[in-house]
Amino acid sequence: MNEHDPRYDAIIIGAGFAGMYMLKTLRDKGFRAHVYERGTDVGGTWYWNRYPGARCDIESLYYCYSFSEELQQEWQWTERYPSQPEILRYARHVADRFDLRRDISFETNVRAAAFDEQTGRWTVRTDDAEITARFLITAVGCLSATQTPDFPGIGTFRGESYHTGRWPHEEVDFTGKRVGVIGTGSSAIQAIPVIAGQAAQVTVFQRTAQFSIPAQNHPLSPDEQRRVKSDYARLRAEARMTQTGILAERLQRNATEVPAAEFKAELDRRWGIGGTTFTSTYPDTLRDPAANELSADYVRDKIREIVDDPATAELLCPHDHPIGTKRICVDTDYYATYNRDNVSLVDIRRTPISAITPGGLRVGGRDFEFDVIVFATGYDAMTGPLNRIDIRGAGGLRLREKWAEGPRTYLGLASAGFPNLFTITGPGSPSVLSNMIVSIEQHVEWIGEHLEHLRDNGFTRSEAAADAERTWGEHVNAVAAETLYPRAASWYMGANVPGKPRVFMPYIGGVGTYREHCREIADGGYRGFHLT
Ligand code: N01
Repeated sequence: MNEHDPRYDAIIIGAGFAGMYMLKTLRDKGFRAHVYERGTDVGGTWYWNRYPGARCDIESLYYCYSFSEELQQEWQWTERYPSQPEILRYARHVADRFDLRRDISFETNVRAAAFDEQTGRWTVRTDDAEITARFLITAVGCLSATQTPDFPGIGTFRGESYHTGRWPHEEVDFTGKRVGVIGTGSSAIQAIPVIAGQAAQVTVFQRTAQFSIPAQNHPLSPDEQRRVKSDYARLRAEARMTQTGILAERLQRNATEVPAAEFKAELDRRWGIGGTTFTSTYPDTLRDPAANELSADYVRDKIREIVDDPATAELLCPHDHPIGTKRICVDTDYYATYNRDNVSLVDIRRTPISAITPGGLRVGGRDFEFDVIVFATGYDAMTGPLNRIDIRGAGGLRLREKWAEGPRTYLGLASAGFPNLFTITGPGSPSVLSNMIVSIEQHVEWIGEHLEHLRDNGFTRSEAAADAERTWGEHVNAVAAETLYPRAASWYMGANVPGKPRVFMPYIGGVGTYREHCREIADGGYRGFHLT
């Protein structure tokens, strides 16, 4: 079918939280927008990540939209941290409540998109159609391109195998099974305790030990819910102006200036509260190696306290990156799970997995037999979801070629040479360093206003200027260099994907600062964009 369809002002790729809100925003502003989504339903990350124990590590009362007062008041969350099924129910509720599905094509993969200089429109190619629109907006997420290592023999395994990010919709029953888990990032750390509760035997293959903080999850009391909801507007406004979009008690004094006993008492308190804000306690933790080491030591001591076997405890203690510079994990009973008789840990740092075999996998000369292998091996983060689509801008320039040495964007929203393309939570924006919902809402609202500005002023084309993009890229790198983040071989740096350029991809200047910057640019007539 070749459907050159002139009806759409905008095509949106992805029906997760970003795509759904983008659709609603454009519709409300009188634009004709359509969403293409490869899943069978809305939800994005929370549609795909159905692995046991999947849960968000942002509190439920803040991991939800703030754009509708009615919506945020009516939806009742049940736990401090929402489980995947609950978030997916919420996403479906939003789709129903705002009648979004009528403008979403499900089970539709966007393969390619090309900008046509003559018509000034994008042609988007799905599996079986071509559609055109003035604007193309990507809402593809930052962690949606799964990464499965290219182990020799992959595909020969006779048992069941699953990637956490492509988990089946049917329940996977581990009862009586021998399970191998590859990876010890956030996904594995959530899944391992739940799988261990069911399976006959779990063997975890660890390349890099990770710091994890207890979630201290609990049911939300009606009182707690009422308290937040009665003050929602203020709390949300405050969160939008923070570093991460997450409200946290941040101390003024540096960790290195606090007496040891006081430091320990404070971290004991934070450990008791739980969650990702643990590393936000002191302002120098993510900037000063000495301060960082204090928090890292604290967590290593906790691991040694929790894990009975000293050799296993030592193996679980991270030593190769500053705490917080790989995404901090949040868990329920992760370290304690290694005290179970049916769980063992294999260090694959020095001797990596050499092959997947029909019966399991091989490390060095040792064969392991499994019924199930779980690949908790992460994602080609941030650029992967965009580069996997063949996006061609003005003059046929390919986005993945332009980004061969690392992503180049203006504000993480646009890229020179790609007119009328906008990337929600793209590389160069705070995105993964923040509460994604806060960043999504800000980007969607900015793009919506921008398109309105173009329409109201008779412009049909918006393109980031190369010099503005360069200056922004330099700024993104400069603020990252002031922190300890670039010291870790993390997915923020592209280090988990062989051959990927080592560039710190998100913007670490803070969501509040970034929001103000985007606001000023818009108020100044969209400085750094060529509008014609
Ligand atoms: O992926 P990861 P993830 N051989 O990249 C290992 C978000 N998230 O899906 O560290 C052996 O963190 C790899 O080892 P190493 C969150 O932002 C949030 O767990 O590269 N091992 C690592 O241990 C998170 O950060 C939530 O040395 C290999 C693991 O696989 C992001 O998603 C929950 C390997 C991958 O860990 C990604 O998390 C889940 C190889 N060849 C996810 N290749 C919450 O909200 C990779 N590994 C709680």
